[in-house]
Amino acid sequence: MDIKVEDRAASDADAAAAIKEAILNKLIYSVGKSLEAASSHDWFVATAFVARDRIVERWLASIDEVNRTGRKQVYYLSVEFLIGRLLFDALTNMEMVEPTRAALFALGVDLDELREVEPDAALGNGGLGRLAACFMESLATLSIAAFGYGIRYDHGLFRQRIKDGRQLEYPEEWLAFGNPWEFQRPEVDYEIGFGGRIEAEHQPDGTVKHVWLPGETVEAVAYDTPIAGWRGAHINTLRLWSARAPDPLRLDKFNSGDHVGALMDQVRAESISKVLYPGDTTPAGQELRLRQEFFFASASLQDLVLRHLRQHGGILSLADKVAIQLNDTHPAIAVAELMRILVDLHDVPWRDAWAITQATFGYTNHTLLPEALETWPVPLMERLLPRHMQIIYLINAIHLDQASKLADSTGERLAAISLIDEAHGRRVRMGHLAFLGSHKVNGVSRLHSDLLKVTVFRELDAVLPGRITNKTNGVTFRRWLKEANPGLTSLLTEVVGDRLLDDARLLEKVAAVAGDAAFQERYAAERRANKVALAKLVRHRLGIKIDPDALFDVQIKRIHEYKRQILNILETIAVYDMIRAQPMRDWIPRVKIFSGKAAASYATAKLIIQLANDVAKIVNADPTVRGILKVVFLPNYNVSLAERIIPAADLSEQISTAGMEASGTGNMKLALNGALTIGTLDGANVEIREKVGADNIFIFGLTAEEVEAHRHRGIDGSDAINRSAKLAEVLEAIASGVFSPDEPDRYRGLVDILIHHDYFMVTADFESYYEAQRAVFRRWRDKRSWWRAAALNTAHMGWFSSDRTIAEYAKDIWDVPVKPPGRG
Ligand code: CRA
Repeated sequence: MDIKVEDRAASDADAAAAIKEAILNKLIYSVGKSLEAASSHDWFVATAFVARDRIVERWLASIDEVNRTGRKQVYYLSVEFLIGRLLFDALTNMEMVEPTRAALFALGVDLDELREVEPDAALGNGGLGRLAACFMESLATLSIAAFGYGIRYDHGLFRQRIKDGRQLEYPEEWLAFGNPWEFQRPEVDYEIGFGGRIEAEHQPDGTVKHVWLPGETVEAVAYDTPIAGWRGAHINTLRLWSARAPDPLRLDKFNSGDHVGALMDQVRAESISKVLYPGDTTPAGQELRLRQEFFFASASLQDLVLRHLRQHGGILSLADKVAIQLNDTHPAIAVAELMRILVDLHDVPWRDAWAITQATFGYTNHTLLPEALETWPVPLMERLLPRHMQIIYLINAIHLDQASKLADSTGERLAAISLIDEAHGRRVRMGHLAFLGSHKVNGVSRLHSDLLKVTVFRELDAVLPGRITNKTNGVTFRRWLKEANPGLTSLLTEVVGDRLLDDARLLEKVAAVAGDAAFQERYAAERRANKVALAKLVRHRLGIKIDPDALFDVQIKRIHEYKRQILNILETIAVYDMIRAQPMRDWIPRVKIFSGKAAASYATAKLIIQLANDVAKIVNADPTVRGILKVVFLPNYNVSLAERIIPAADLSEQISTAGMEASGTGNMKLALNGALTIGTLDGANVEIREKVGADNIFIFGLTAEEVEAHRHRGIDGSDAINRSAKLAEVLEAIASGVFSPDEPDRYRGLVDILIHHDYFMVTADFESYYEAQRAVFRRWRDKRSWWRAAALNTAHMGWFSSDRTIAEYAKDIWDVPVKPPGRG
């Protein structure tokens, strides 16, 4: 042992001893438990407090530095932050994992068991919310001064259970045992107004001042969670707002015996931060959603304006010191709210206020799906936010006036770019508002950004050219490589050095050894260990035994028709039929793994879940295919489950109808961890193919352009079905109840959609998908070739680090400097 190693061992031992002391202290004095009485949860909280203390020290230093230098701040406004568990994020980024493990071991506690005790903070639906969480981590890693602003939902995304193959939704309770990471800030609270009226005051100088007198106010109270960057370089704040009524109860009502009525105001106010994505199929649900959006947008703006005024004195320098990113249209009302703050509260002339607003905001669009592009009925807006509606009308009048002066202006174009959609009963187009109020509008993959210019924002782009730009999504490698796949990460670190997580581009060095037999063996061994662990989890949760040497073919994401889980199921059945016809052939053992939630009100998606489960039931019980084919639906997909599945996946299903998946980020996580992708040329798949090489990815199906053309010709699936005997047989089996003997007609409607109304091109893409799957099989048989491709995927995925994405936002949209991480 040389001296250096000895020194390090000694300092590791010191670190562990110090952490052990600290944990004991927290257990006793903060949790209030003795060693003997402590539950796993108590140990978790004590450990979290120790990590949090370390973070807080640097947090205060970070805040102090930002205040002292007065540098520009970035504010990321998002109704979703899908952060998952935080313990390993905190320990990893503070470089405390190993000493903490040793400290707990000495106390007879297993760190990996504690990891499982922490509930997932599921304050998001899927990709958009998880992206916000990855961005928060990368913002801190790059030492950008930033706040995340969102809503502290009492209940995050529902818990999914599968009963008799069907999805059931239960409330999620992440706060039931408290949250050790957050700090309540009762002193940071703002009044949020709704409804009421506007008074116009005529000023001596002839101008008119508008004063909004809300009919109802709700209070927004801040809860802060520190977010540590890699190596603790910089710590930022995630500030989530919780809603309260100004008065805890109506004492008069209570004393008169109306005990429930006395609490009504409180209940009404608190419903704003009660649940993530309340059902919006009813008018009441829609109103609540709009209340949520305004609530958090207004609180965040009030907070950041106050901070700006304290630091910099005047409001006119706002755009020099503040960049606000609107994560989709959900916070878009902030454009009108900032105008109100500037014009009504700070007497900034309209034109200057508009210039400041545009210079301050950036807007990220995450979808082309028309149903996800928010619009609000004008009457609802007028009732709930009367002053904002006036402001929106004025923004629109000026905008339309300017556009009408352009040479090629037409009435049709003006109708298309108007903030008010007159065609569907007068609605405010929030995407348009965000577009107008921002200096940059970005899509989330190259294809998506290009499509924005020819679809939803075609007319706006023609009138305001150059505003649309692209920022292809990314994922944080600290969580999605190191924390999820520590074994593979150590192997990669041996190859590229220990700056791997400081600079993901270093992964390129892995390409040089991808063909090396010894390296491949170790790479495959790490992945096999992950597959054994996943097999154990499947056994434990579902009682299904799967073979870790089988090909793990994985589709994990929200269940949606455009994501086409159904295409995957059809191929499964086709292969199932073939095996049954020729059971003795040399089949490749394969496990189809599905996981994902369907929106509670999305009946077709729920039916797809049921179909996957019904198919699983029949296939898994069939002795003919034993050892060859298994189908698994893992319930309650969330961040933590993703962390278990992704490192164990061999094949990554990214099979959306081309032109419909804005980017995808699961595709990045899976390829990074060495799964080969089978996918369409959709979203970021296009760029993944460019990076990993066309030989190391399985691309199939119609392109976005071809889908467009095909839809033009009609969406009847009959032709495609007539051309494919396999497909016809599979559809017939499903429709006739082979997989639903208890209710033979269960899937007839679903099959009818595919035959007559195949908007998502399932039938059109079936054969080519089927062939791509056969190419996967051929590659799998040649293990050297497979592992080389897998290693090359890992090697070339460095570009998809969210550090790269955030550095691009910083340079092109926010105009703030970045400081790459690294020691010293
Ligand atoms: N559903 C897109 O569909 C994309 C993420 C993050 C989505 C994904 O393809 O990767 O955003 N869009 O950019 C969305 O939520 C409202 O739109 C998603 O998560």
